[in-house]
Amino acid sequence: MAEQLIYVNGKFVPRDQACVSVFDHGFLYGDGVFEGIRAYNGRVFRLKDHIERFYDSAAAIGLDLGLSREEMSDVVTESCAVNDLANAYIRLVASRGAGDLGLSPKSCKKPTIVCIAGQIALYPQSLYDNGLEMVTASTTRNFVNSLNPRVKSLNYLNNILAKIEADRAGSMEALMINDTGYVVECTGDNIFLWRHGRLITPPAWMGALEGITRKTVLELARGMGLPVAEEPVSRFDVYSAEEMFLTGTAAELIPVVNVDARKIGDGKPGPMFKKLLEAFRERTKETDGAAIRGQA
Ligand code: PXG
Repeated sequence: MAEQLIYVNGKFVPRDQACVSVFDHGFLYGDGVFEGIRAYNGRVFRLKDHIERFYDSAAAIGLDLGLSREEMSDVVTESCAVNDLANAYIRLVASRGAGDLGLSPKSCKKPTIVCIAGQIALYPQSLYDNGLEMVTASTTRNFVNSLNPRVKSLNYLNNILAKIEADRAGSMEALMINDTGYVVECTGDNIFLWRHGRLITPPAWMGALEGITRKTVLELARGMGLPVAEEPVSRFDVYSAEEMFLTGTAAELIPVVNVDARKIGDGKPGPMFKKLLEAFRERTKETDGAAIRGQA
């Protein structure tokens, strides 16, 4: 296989030469934003939505990305093209750039832009067949007025601390609660419940990332005529739900069958999950995604 090429500040360089400065504020302070994107069958899935969220995150932290949205979209599709990838996992990263020691971003003259396109590490099929068991983390999700979870920032320590709790409990994910005690999302996935005939997900304003997979599932469910609500979710709602599943770019949709030692529904992946996963997989085959040169 040819060596992987990584986009770093305007150039594609071989993987072992893809470096950023130790003075980069992304490294020193986690000062930056990122996106996790997927390509299916030669097209980048919902690239426009990812680019929009990337620019919204950058705007929220006062970071000028220095490229137009079109140029940034080309960075993503070309990263797949130069690596001959039709199916890929893509990490687009922008940091404040190299500067002096000291928090002020004023010393950073230009942002660092990196794009890595590689293979996707798929989750084991057994998770989709049997569902996952998870726990509630004691670590509270970032307060919206401190660092809004809608910003997909390079500072993921809040999520990582909860992920450590999940690991210790032997689960792949942890449920996260906001400062008012409501369930908002997981460490790297959004959550959905099927409860009393409605599909429910916590609203982003309560402290959740507006996931692209979440948005897709909401659209698909509305298209099927299912009653859908973005409303506050408590652990009571979780424990008493008939079905639960998580959504994320890497996972797509994954069923949850047990939370904090309470069985969800009958403890097996349910029919709503199966129906929506199938609809989601069909959606990824549609040809409205951004075409990758030589792959679409
Ligand atoms: N919540 C959080 C906190 C996330 O980080 C999601 C929800 C789901 O959003 P999308 O847009 O993917 O449906 C995310 C996404 C990784 C990784 O490497 C994490 C995410 C995406 C891709 C890769 O752990 N998080």
